[in-house]
Amino acid sequence: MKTIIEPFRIKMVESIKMTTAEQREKIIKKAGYNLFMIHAEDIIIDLLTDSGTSAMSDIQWAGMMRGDESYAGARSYEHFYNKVYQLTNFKHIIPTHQGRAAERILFDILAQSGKYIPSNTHFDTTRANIEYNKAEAVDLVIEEGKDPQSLHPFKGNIDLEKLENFFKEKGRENIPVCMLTITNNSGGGQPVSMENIRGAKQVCEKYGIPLFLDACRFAENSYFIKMREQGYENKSCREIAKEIFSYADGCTMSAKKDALVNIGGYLAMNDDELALQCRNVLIVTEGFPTYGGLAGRDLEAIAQGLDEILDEDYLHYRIRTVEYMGERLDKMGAPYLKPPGGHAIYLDAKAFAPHIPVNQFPGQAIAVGLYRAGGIRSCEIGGIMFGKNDPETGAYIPPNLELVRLAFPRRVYTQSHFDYVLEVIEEVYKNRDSLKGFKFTYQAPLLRHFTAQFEVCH
Ligand code: PM9
Repeated sequence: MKTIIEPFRIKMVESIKMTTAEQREKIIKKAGYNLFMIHAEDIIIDLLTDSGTSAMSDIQWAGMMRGDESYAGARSYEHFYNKVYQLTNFKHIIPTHQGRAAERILFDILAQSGKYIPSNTHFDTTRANIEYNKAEAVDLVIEEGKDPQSLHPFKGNIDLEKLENFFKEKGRENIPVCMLTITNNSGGGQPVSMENIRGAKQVCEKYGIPLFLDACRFAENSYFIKMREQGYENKSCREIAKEIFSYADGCTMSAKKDALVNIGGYLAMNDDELALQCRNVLIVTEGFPTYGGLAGRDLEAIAQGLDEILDEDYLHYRIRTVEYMGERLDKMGAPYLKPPGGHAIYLDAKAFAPHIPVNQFPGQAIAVGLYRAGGIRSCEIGGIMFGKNDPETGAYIPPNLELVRLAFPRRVYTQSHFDYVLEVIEEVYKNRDSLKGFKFTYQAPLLRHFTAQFEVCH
């Protein structure tokens, strides 16, 4: 088989500033050992996130020049609406400045104290928006989804039995919506099968509870269904995506992922009354319903991005890149969450650095190690992001998984960049015994990982 090449040519470049290990040592210390606090120009390979970091195409940039910036009824809104509608079939499509704005509007209306919102696994912004409104966010992913070594092909699936029991236990009147995150980012970018989405819809329908998708990686999820689920091998990813959306009553979308743009999102649904309420909140907090939190040019870029993301040569290269990283990690023996997901590799921090206790954040130790060794920015998805303290005893409650995510911006890095990343991981893995844990010197009450400050544990 021939090498699967990047299915694009590079028309414009952005320089990468090289740094030395000594320079990086000073930089990371000054940043309080928080990689979010480092200037981007001090990063060699930035794998902090795949969100808003895509390279846009020539056609997207051309579309931006055609943006209609009229306050109301802009042509760009029509274009955007039509593309989203053709894909999702949702009647009401409300543009927002990014995914969490869609979440905030939805949960401002649906989430209150005493309400419960289940999901396979809520992403951190989704959870935060639910908890901010005093409702409870509950994760019901299948057991295999919690085991970093399980090779289940759809580890993002929600446990349908647990979901039904949860509906019975809490009562339909206390569950305003059920969410499904495709792919399951916090669980390792793992896909959800069509069978599971269909099953979730059936359970929701039985109890009269609407099903909403957190759809920001819908195209990657569709590609996995095509590759792994019987009966879908001959369907196009567009057909698969349309079927996925057909089972949902609405979705939140961060267009910064699978719409290949640097900013944008939307909230979509079929319920007229809910849409009316959402639009009223939108007008107060984001903007007029035909632009939401976006410029007309952003709506054009999203419309085009939604077409490009379903190009199967692109999706093949995209998923193969992550798989390639997994194969090379297997060769060096470095532990990661298996099978490789759609947008990222997640190093398994507990297995990578077993000498660091979970309350000293082994994931952070590895993330800092990767920066020191090669200027790579990754993201801890473990105790810092999801750990909690028991409200009564104050005891630390760690999450199931301690991961370090290396998320791959779309169409940005080439194979030699990825080979460099592998070399750096190998170096850190060989020297893993020298990694040290961290403790907080500052933490914010919500989403603490963004602004936390740390010191090294000795
Ligand atoms: N995800 C990510 O890096 C960006 C923010 S956290 C560093 O993975 C899901 C599944 C996401 C997500 C963002 C959002 C929020 C919702 N759901 O960032 O507000 O992965 O556009 O989207 C990030 P926005």
